[in-house]
Amino acid sequence: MDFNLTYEQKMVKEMVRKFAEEEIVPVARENDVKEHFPLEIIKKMAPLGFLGALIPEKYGGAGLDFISDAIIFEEIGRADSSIRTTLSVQVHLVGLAILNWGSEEQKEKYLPRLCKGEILGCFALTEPGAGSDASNLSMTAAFTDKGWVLNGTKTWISNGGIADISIVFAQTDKSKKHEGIAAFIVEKGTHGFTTKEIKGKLGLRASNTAELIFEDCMIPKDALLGKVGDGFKVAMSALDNGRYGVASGCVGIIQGCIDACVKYAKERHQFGKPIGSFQLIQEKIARMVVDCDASRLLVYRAGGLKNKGIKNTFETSIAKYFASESAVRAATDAIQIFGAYGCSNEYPVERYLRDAKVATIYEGTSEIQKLIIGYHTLGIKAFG
Ligand code: COS
Repeated sequence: MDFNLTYEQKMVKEMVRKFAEEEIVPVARENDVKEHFPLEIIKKMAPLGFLGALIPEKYGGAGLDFISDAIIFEEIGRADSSIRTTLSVQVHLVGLAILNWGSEEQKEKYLPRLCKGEILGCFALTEPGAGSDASNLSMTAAFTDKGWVLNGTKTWISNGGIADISIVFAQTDKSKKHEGIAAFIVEKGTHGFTTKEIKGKLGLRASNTAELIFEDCMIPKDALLGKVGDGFKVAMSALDNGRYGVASGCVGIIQGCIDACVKYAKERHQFGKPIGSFQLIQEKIARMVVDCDASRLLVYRAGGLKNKGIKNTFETSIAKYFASESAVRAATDAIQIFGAYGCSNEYPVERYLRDAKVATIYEGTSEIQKLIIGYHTLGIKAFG
């Protein structure tokens, strides 16, 4: 077990930090206030390899390992979780799902364009009536001579309103439950497919979130990703990677809280001394440091397994649960340290709290992560 980053990983960290400080941090506050999705920043990330971090070079990606990937997502998460979310969906939920489940034609058609940022993707699993109970889909896919016909609604879909391709999950035979689910790649502009943006979110306000509506939407036969019946496994295996991205981003939030608090606690004077000299302030910062280290190590443990191709649902759920809850705690304490200033968007800590809270909910709530951990520990399913 080696806890040191390689020379290449240190270089990745330095490069992403520089990009984030120069391109993302200066506009994060304004994008949050205006709920502006900064496509221009996403496009700038493509030549640096961020949009295809884990995709093999053969398909136009950077071919990086999962620890380097965690470093990228930590650094982007430290700067702006909205952008980290967009990137996570592109790389972890869409790119890797196509890499792992797609036909050679689908990989060649979509992966290079996803890596170059020519197209953006979204992952449409959640429905108004199917969130945690993800296999209970109402959306249907009917097979006809001409192709598949999709009917139903997806909601809370990150990138949904701006995506050029959507990975959509639908039920082909309700009697088969999760074994009837299939995944499809649906292209923007397909007749019968419309989107409606969701505004007014608590956090991740600069990310794009939408409802996807399918009304007799006809797609070709070769839009199927994997086989009929593979859909639920496509979704769950993609979420193993998506949750890893969320956990990495939350490490970034905690690190951001530490960096902001250390600076502020040295500058801010009360009772004739810097507030950093008070034990109650040091206690909060010490807890953030421990939570940050623990979260990062949990992420790296899951990443180490992913690098070896070993199943890691349990370890990824632990990392996602611990890092997201720790990020909420760190941001709450950071606001307390900043006092009234912490309640203002002059500093990033209130945005960190709003964004961290979302991370305890999307891609599987903390409760679902605990039930996955419980199942792996006890061998007894609390769900289904
Ligand atoms: N990778 C690959 N396959 C997986 C898997 C994974 N991580 N997890 C489960 N599967 C497979 C199982 O092996 C099983 O396959 P078989 O039918 O061949 O045995 C199948 O999927 C069903 O598994 P299970 O019975 O455990 O599924 P449940 O319906 O009980 O659901 C939970 C399990 C609750 C864990 C799942 O529905 C879940 O993660 N819900 C949260 C969804 C979520 O995160 N939504 C957020 C929005 S998406 S951004």
